[in-house]
Amino acid sequence: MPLSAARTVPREVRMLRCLSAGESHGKAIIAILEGMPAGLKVDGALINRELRRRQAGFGRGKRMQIEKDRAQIISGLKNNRTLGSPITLYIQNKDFSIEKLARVISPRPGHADLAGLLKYGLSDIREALERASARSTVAYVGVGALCKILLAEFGIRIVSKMLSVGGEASASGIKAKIIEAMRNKDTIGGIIEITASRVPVGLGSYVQADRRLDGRLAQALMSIPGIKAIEIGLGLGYAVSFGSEVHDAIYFSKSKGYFRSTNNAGGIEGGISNGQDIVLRCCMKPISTLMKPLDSVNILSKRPAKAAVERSDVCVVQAAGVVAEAQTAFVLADVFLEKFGGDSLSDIKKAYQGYIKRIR
Ligand code: EPS
Repeated sequence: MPLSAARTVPREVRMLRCLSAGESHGKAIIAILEGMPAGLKVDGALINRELRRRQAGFGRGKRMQIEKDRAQIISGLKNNRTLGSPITLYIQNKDFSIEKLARVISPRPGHADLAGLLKYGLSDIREALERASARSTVAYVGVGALCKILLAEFGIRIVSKMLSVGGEASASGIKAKIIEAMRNKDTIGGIIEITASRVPVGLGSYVQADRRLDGRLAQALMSIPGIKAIEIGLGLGYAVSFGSEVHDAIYFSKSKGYFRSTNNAGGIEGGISNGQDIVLRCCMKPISTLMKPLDSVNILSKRPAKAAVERSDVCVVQAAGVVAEAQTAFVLADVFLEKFGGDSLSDIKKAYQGYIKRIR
């Protein structure tokens, strides 16, 4: 039996597949999205607007003054409509300097530097950090924008907000915390909340672990660089509550159909969307490049050294919200296509309308 047939974990079959490529200071970041239906009108300005949102936020570093991220769509579209073929996004790096950058020899605690160096047998940490860099999230955001355009055809909207930075929740408190981090040559993380509204009941499934919507969202959000924890709905709050206090009671009225007056489940029960808003929270750690570096080791001499210092950001919590929206959009578009799938938007609309009529 060939090894591949002996896999115990099923090979994932998804409606949407995405690959990205590119180093932080290489020529460009590229994304290929396969599985989008034909017939979807794509406004390139919407993609670029999302890329711009990702670049914004108080606490971003000097790189964002160099880059003017814009996506060139180099396949999959004709006259601004999807063809059903793979869509390729090409986002040029203005700071294309990979060949000139100095070797890095003291790994930063918290970054992929040391683990990447050892795993790939490298002699220069730069060869690990270039791909580990959160610059790659520009690809997620471009792909997420395409997914948002598809979901918007069905009224689904995904937004995010910054709930706190360094434990501060007010706008002035957040700004003060970031200024404090800047002054101290430090960095700071925080919490973002993502809400997806008008998601129909029935996306994802309990029938197999890898079909559970909560599991799939958590995987996608956890894969954003710097994210260390995810909550769905009440999240950690469930651990300190009685069941009677937290489960969302069910009601029915002729005008509304089934409804709830609370949403502690965050829109997901049994791994399936339940028709309420999907509410997700992500905790982001402080950026690991510190201008006042932590203790590390010189990988050549193995002697104590301060960690490498590179141009970086002080706080990227707001940008992480945009990336998290994109990742949420990718997963929701994927499960949406699983439920209503079809090769063209008009087929999907028919399936969607038939389903909505049945469950009404
Ligand atoms: C990023 C670009 C990078 C970093 C950041 C994200 O630019 P540079 O390294 O050239 O300053 O600002 O990367 C990280 C936070 C990281 O940990 O690698 C971007 O485009 O978002």
